[in-house]
Amino acid sequence: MLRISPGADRVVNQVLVAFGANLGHPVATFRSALDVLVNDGVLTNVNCSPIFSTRPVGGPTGQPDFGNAVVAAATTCGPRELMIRLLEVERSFGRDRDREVRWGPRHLDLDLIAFADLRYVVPGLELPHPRARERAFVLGPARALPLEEIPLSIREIVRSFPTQWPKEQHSQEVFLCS
Ligand code: PH2
Ligand code: MG
Ligand code: MG
Repeated sequence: MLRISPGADRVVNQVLVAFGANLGHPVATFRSALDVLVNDGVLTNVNCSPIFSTRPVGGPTGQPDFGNAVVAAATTCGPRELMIRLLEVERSFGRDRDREVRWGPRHLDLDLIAFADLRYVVPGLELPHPRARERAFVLGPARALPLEEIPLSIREIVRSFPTQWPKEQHSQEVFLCS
C-alpha cells in the first residue's frame, strides 16, 4: 500500500527572506528567529548570508545602525501563510507594530523578498518586494550569498538586482549567521 505522510502533498517553493533589526541584539535575534522558523517547519534548506551592519535608511534620525541579513530557503507554506508566520515570529521577538514609528527602530523585521518567481499583490504583501532592489541593506547581503546556493527559481531575481549602490549606503559585514 502506498503510504503518504502528512504534508507530503504540499508543494515546496523557494523563498528569499530579509532579516533586519536595530534594537536588542540583532545577531542573537537572527540566529534564534531562524532556529524557530526551521524548528517549526516553516523554512527548510536554509542558506544565510553574513550579517551586515548598515546605516538606517529613512525613519527618525539618530536611530541605531541595523543588522541585516538575507536568507534563501525552501517552504511548504503558501505566500500569505508564510507572511503570517513571519509576522508571528516578529511579534514573539518583541516587535510591537502598534507602538513603532514607520521605518523606525525595531527588534525584528522579516520581509518576504521573493517567493519563487511569483508576482503577487494583495493588501500587505507584494512579491517580489517592491523596494528590495533600491535597498543596499537587502542587496549587500543578497549579493553575498553565493549564487549557486540560491535555488534556481529565485536566482534570476537575485541576479537582476543591482550590483552597486550609493556610497553612503555601503555596509560592513560583521558576523556569519550560522
Ligand atoms: N528597514 C527599514 C527602514 N530602514 N534601514 C536599514 N539599514 N536596515 C533595515 O532593515 C531597514 C532600514 C524598514 O523596514
Ligand atoms: Mg517588514
Ligand atoms: Mg522592512
